Amino acid sequence: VQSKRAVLIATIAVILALAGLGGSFVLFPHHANSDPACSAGPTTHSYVIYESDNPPYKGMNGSYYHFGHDSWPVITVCEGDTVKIHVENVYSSEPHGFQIDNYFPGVTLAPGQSYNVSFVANKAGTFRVFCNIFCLIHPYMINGTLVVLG
Ligand SMILES: [Cu+2]
Repeated sequence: VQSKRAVLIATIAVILALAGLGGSFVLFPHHANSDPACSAGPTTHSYVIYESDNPPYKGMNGSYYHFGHDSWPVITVCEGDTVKIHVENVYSSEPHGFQIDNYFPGVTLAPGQSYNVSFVANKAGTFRVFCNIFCLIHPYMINGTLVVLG
């Protein structure tokens, strides 16, 4: 009986947490393509990343709310896939940077600005996705990750 009660309490806690975070879950799934069929051949993936000082996207697609847990967001693709990312600085009072190790050297976005990144994921591995300039928000949260499956 006690374990059932624990499961119930955990379920309610998750529901409350999801409700509280609101829109941060609808942007794009943080494990956007966690089990891609790499044998099917190269495909093109399109993502949106919002960098923000404020809810619901605080951090990077809400990464602020996941501090201490896994990377956020996580983009998983197959080697040879084309990756398109629309990154936008929204609801912010300061500039943010955007960089992906090995794949994208970086851009600085003033509040309201956006940028479209496009590349072929030709090197397998795990790469940091992060804000590459000094700001008041991003040092206090986990980075995103690009996973390229070989
Ligand atoms: Cu930043």
